[in-house]
Amino acid sequence: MTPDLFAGLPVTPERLDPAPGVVLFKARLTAPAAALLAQVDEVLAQAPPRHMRTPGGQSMSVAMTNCGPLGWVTDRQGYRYAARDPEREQPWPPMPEALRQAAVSAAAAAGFPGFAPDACLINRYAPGARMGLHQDRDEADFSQPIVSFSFGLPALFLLGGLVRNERTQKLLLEHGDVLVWGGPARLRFHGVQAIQPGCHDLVGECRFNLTFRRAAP
Ligand code: MD3
Ligand code: FE
Repeated sequence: MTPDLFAGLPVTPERLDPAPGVVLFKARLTAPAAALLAQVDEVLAQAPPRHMRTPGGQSMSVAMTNCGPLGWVTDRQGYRYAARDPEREQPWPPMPEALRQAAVSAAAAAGFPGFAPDACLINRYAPGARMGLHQDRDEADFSQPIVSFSFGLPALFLLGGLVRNERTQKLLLEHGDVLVWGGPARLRFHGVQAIQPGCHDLVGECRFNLTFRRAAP
């Protein structure tokens, strides 16, 4: 019989630091994924994901919704955080406590104690959906990090620099991965390449990305 070389070894969660201020915890959430996704489903049932329009008038390929006191929205007027879902003319659903706690603890593990998210943007990618290179700069306080959870189909994430033209590095984001970015990385350009067709055992034919943010000062 082949001895199990990993038997009895502590499971050290894999941590990568692809750039200063960027920490990737591989597969951190694979074990609790089903429970966390059940909380996501409750949000989606209340505030269905929708293809928002950019200020330029294009409909986004990623379907979005939010939970928490504030939600990120875009329309012909521009990008902003809003306390009410413009589609339903109601507040966003509350941020599920299990999700919020997982985000706060990931931020602390990455070196950002005291993270107090007030917005969680939920992105749903069908195959072919993508997100062009952009900065996240609609938040009031760039000293606060952003925490992202990936579930379902994998994505090639593009990490750029502080100016748009800088070359990008590719990072594979897979089911259960947690990415934290802040400090010197907070305003780096980033994007997501078109999702390839496929079916994830738990999530199905899509990718979810949740980003926890501090939007208000
Ligand atoms: C590292 N979402 O919603 S999250 C967004 O996968 C957004 O849905 C992407 O960009 C997604 O605004 C990426 C991970 C991420 C985002 C921004 C970063 C990592 C980052 C900025 C700098 C460094
Ligand atoms: Fe972004």
